Amino acid sequence: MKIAARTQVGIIGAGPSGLLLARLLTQRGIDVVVLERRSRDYVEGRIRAGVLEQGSAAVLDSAGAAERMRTDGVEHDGVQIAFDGRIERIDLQRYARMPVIVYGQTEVTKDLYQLNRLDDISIHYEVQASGVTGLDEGAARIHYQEAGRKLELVCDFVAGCDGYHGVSRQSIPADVLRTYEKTYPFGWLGVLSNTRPASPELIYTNHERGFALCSQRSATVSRNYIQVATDDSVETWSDTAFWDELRRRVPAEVADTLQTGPSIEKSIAPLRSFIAEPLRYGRLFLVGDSGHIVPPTGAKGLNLAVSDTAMLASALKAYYADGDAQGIDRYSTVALKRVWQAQRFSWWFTMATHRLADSVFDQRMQIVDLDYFTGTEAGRTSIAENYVGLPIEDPVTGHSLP
Ligand code: FAS
Ligand code: PHB
Repeated sequence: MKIAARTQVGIIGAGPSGLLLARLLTQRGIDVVVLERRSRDYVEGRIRAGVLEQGSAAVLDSAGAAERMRTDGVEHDGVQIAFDGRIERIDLQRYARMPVIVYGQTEVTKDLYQLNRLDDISIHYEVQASGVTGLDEGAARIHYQEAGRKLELVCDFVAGCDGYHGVSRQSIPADVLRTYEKTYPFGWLGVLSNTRPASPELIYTNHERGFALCSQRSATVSRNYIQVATDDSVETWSDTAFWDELRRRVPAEVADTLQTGPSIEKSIAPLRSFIAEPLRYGRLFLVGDSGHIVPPTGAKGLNLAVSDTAMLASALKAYYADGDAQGIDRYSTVALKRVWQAQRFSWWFTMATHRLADSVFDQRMQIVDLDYFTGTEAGRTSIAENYVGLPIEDPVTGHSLP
């Protein structure tokens, strides 16, 4: 399919936010073109998030992209936190009146692509955007190369769904853009394996050797993580070394029944907190990871990409359908409010569960912190409400989305 010279909304990136936004805008009669620098196989091959908030699931329902998620996804009514020789369970239904859904980001991306193909949406893989101009002029221009030719896509608006390393955030003038960042002195070594999950529910572990997380993709596919040093490399971790270390960190009753097996994917992800402000400059909107990064401890990254997308889709619908610019004018403020709340929870949960610098006081305070948050009604409610996801505000109406 030839890339049009002009469209209403040019979307850079075909990850979850780009594909979902393309679908939601098309459903609302808005013309889009999506440019993705990688191949579709590459995008779908990335192993990332595993937990969907109810709000995200509802947005996917509204996009007509939830059929497989509703059948293959698994509702979890609780999440477990192991520390100080015990396991504490947070009852999500009791303290937040809803579950989370375990369903991999890879599957979400596949479902969205299939839908967009059915909609005959103009998605172009292996087309890299090199920059964005005209953000404060009559029309925006996405500059890209195709078959060695320098071309440009003229659009009313640009959605920067191009992730942390994309070009869209760089298009905001340096004297306008403000960034806030914290890099953590550790990363996560993740292993995907065709093994029975270590536990029916996710277990986050604070251990003196380091953090561990036992997660899953299905009844026969596990996703487990251990905290590693920032300069660690996958090559130094054989499968056996990984499983042995995971066993040392998880509670004994989990270690004793842990099914091990060959890794089918193994990777190390750095942990950072990052937020860019504003998320809108003229004709450009930053969506998902292009505007913010959270440490995966809170399982918020993918879910924030979904909530940004839902907010922007509502705002652009009001603009095109009713000439109402209130939504696009409030998008940044409303989206950032939810992003900062998710950032706070992700930062807190990371600092409470990971092996920090060798300060005996800090390590003791972690246990006291976890003891309070898992041992009191107020603490359990706080964890549960944040883990299942805070409400998604519509920037047009102020009511909850979807
Ligand atoms: P994405 O980064 O997914 O997609 C951006 C897309 O833009 C990419 O496909 C990229 O190729 C494309 N692009 C970039 N520059 C471009 C250009 N110039 N032109 C065209 N296309 C361009 N979140 C969780 O909730 N739980 C987790 O466990 C978790 N683990 C993660 C592990 C890793 C290693 C990473 C990197 C992230 C993880 N995340 C996790 C967060 C992750 O799921 C993101 O939040 C999610 O992918 C965000 O989606 P997008 O905003 O669409 O960005
Ligand atoms: C995952 O299953 O990949 C996963 C789950 C919860 C997290 C992070 C990652 O907090």
